[in-house]
Amino acid sequence: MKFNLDAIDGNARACTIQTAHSTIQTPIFMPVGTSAVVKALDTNDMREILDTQIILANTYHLYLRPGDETVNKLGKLHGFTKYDRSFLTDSGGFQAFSLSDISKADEKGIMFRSHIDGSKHYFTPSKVLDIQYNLGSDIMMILDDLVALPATKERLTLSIDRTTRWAKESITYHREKQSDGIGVNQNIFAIIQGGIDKEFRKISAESLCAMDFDGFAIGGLSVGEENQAMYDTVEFTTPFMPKDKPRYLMGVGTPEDLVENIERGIDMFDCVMPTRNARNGTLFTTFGKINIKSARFKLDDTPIDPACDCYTCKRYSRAYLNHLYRAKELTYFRLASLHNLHYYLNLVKEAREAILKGEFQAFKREFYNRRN
Ligand code: PRF
Ligand code: ZN
Repeated sequence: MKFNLDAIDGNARACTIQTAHSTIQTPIFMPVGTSAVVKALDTNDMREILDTQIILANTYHLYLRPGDETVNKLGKLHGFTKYDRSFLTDSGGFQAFSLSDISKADEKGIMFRSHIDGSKHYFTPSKVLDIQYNLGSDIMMILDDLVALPATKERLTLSIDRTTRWAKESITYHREKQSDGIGVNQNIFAIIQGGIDKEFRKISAESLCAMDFDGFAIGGLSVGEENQAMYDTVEFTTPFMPKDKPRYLMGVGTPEDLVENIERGIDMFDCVMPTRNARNGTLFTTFGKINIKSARFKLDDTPIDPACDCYTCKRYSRAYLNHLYRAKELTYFRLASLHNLHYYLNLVKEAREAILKGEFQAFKREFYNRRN
């Protein structure tokens, strides 16, 4: 993958990442397409309506269903979904940790039970890469060891040691595979852990960033800690990350979280928030969130956000969406998801334009001023 640092404004960065399938301009938000689909939308919506350059999918889900061998036979993720731009796949560690009733990490990997049929499976660093070779994602995440916060110092030490050991195993395995012609166009990112402890974050960042990964993620945040603790941890961690490689904050966050963490030097984000909130009636606007099911929208003939030029806002009213939501019409999910994703994608696009002009602080002030 080719990486270019286009501009820096304070610690905020605008970069260009070129994968085998698309050109990604950062800061970027990656819509979550867990099972190789962004819920309620299709590939044409993503490509032609939202113009997304990269989607996130999950190793855990695709391995369990329909199976990575099946996806491989059908032309890997790009052939199977007909989305011809980039995919990033998470490694499965986090999903095994958060979705499975039982998951247990040991020195070699993670044992878990499928949330679909209760069957038992074991993920190791090389196993999750093999799955991701079958999926053909442009960016593969390595297996990491997660801990629920708050955690003891002993558990955090074990987590970062294990994550570092698994990272060594992963990068060695991947470079070997590449020399055999497997995963040649696939990039590999490591994941920094360490909770909200500065000493642990430093150790984890320094040991991982010394290895030859294509990019680095900050994991283990947005798992119940205070917002400010997340911001402080990111601010403390980014100086240990290389300037000439992408930085990805996993599973974050609200619009405010994006703005705050872009300011602290993050390039890439993913989160279920825009799509999940859309489905339960919470819509994002430049002046804050609204709940479309509210009775006050019943006769409101204006769009969700008059400042929005998304597919939905250009055509339909709050009253119509309020009706579709209450009638449980399936079209509601698509129209609401298109709007919320457009809001997120537009937010990071405006942040990028501000960084390129050296006006990020003014952008941030304006972002907060418009909300009340
Ligand atoms: N590790 C992995 N995936 C993740 C996370 C992590 O720490 C998070 C944490 N917010 C979201 N997704 N592998
Ligand atoms: Zn809109």
